[in-house]
Amino acid sequence: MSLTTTPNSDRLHITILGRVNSGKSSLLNTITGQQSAVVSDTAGTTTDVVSKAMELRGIGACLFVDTPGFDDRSILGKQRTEQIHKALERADIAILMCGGDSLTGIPDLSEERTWAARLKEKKIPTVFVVGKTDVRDNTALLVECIKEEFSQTPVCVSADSADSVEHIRLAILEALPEDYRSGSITGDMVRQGDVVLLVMPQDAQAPKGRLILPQVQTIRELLDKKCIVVSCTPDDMQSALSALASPPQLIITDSQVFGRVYEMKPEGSRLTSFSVLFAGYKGDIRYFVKSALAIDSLTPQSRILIAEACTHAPATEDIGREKIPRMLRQRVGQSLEVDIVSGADFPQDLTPYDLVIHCGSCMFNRKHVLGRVERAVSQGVPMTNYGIAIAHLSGILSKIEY
Ligand SMILES: Nc1nc2c(ncn2[C@@H]2O[C@H](COP(=O)(O)OP(=O)(O)O)[C@@H](O)[C@H]2O)c(=O)[nH]1
Ligand SMILES: [Mg+2]
Repeated sequence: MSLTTTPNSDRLHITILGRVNSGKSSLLNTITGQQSAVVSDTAGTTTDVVSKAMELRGIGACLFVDTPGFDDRSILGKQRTEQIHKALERADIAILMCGGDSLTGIPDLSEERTWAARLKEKKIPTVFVVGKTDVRDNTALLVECIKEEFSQTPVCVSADSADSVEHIRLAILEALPEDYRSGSITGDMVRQGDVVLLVMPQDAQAPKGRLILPQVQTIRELLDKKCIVVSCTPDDMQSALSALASPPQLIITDSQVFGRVYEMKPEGSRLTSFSVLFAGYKGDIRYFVKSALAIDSLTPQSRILIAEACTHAPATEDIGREKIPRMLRQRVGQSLEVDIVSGADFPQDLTPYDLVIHCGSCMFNRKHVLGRVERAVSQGVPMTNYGIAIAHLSGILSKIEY
């Protein structure tokens, strides 16, 4: 990924579902104007989830995700369903291709019914689509059946028509959730003209030659909001403050040096951390803060789950694998049990755990993180994230702006 492109985690995820040969991959290719997905009339051509990033006018950065047919018998049933469910965990919008490839006669919507119900249950706005209208004899009937069955008017498309893309675009715009795009990292914490000091350690864990994504995104947003952004490392914080005519309105730092920065903070400046900002941007900050208090009631017999989004090779002083477990054990006792999972391995059943601590999720989209939070909430398991947990363990949670 280059720094000039929108990261996938910030794109609207649009997932295409339907039976084998319903035209899913062709639709993806038509929309993106590229041969991104292999199209063929051999059932089960799409056995893996293929995704394609693009910009859609009026919508912005999107990621289209193609899936294997939900009736695909060429992949093991369980594996297929799992792949589709995984794709849905991050879906902001679904495109449901209806009617399969029976182009004549009375349409069968049995499988579509099942998946439409699942999408509804997952609260994923769904655009119903009828494909292959150039060769289909039963288009009108299929449209009527879909209206009857799902109370929605489907979009009719064919792979060779440029109009199809425009119709799909309008339908996606209409299906967009109310709050889409209201997302902001710094929210109402800053106003135009505010001076914001970023105190960013560039230690052994920092990638060589660049800043990490949350820092880059925060800087960009502050510049867009016409703030004056000043940055320094913790060692130079005093000098940076002296170079300013008045204290900055806001200081943003890394949770790892939060205590140190708090000590140096001028009275008039508010203080927050990148991970706290991203907890709000990517997750449910209120649940995270509330859940961090569960740390206070941990016992030496408690069990913790640490979940990281990345599957990167652990660094020498890894926050999730080493620092947090060490801080917790120092407080609670050495026998505290800590399980670590990464990537897509997030357990369905969280009830064996007294607390879940998730990473900052810079590689996940908001939808994905909120899905995990919802699972924790519904199972009554507290869930927080690295930044909030460290803030609480260092006794500074109450001093942070969020
Ligand atoms: N005539 C026509 N054929 C289509 C259309 N969309 C897909 N097809 C054909 O239907 C077959 C299956 O398409 P594909 O996109 O691979 O379906 P998928 O299995 O749902 O991904 C291929 O032979 C495509 O060329 C369309 O709009 N019109
Ligand atoms: Mg396909």
